Amino acid sequence: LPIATSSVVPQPTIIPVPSKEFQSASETGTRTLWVVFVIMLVSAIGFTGMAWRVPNSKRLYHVVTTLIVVFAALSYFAMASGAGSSYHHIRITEKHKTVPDTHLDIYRQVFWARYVDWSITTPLLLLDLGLLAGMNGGNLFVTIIADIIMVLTGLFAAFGTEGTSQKWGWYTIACFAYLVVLYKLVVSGRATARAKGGKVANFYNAIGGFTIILWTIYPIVWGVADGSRKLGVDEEIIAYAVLDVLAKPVFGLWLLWTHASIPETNIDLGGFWTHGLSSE
Ligand code: RET
Repeated sequence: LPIATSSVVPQPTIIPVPSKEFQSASETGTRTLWVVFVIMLVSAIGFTGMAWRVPNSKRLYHVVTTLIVVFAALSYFAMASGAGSSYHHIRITEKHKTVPDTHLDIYRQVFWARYVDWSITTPLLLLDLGLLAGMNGGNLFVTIIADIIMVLTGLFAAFGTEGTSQKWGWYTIACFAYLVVLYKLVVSGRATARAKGGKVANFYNAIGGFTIILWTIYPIVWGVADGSRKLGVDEEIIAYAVLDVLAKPVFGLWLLWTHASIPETNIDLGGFWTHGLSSE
């Protein structure tokens, strides 16, 4: 008897195949990162040049502001060259009544280098603002520590496991820390800036207001990008790129230019900046 070779009855697949999805930067995202790297590098060179035109006693803001864009350039180099990120695994489980649960495994590129950058540059930005406002050491210290807590807990949120309290729990804690920063800038900073006179107060209110508006957009971008993944990786890169350029080079240029034209913004660190501490 001829044996039918096609006697193998095809079996219906009843076990759902887990699906995977990679979300990472495309050509557009990578190019954006390189462009911002160049902007930060050019700003660092430009701010250094501006520092050389003034005596050391007037260079405090220049040094702080230059370091801000130097750190940003380093972080953007790390991200653009393909390092400075890792893939965060997010498992989305769909429950079914009759068939086994299905999973969607998302691997999203998360740039941790941003948080390294922010943990150094946002304290430096606050140092610029605090010095300008003439904030006292105690307030400045608390502002900067709250800011560091904000960035580090933001990093934990970014790598928090989906479906647990980790992600949005850390995010909420970060937002509280940010509220401390806002409070210090708006209440303590404005009060001491007012005491320094009209010119300093007006300038502090303008550049401080600019800062608060910009900084508040970061947690919003985080929420729609890292948080709920409504924004893709490229869109996230572009959103942060625009914010970073405004918050660092544009902020810096505005500060240094205005500092040059308003002598009341000069900072006297009691001779420490120019001569160091003297012994008794
Ligand atoms: C995170 C997420 C958690 C909640 C909050 C955040 C705030 C981030 C801010 C970042 C500012 C960055 C700047 C960079 C300079 O270029 C960490 C996004 C509140 C305010 C100014």
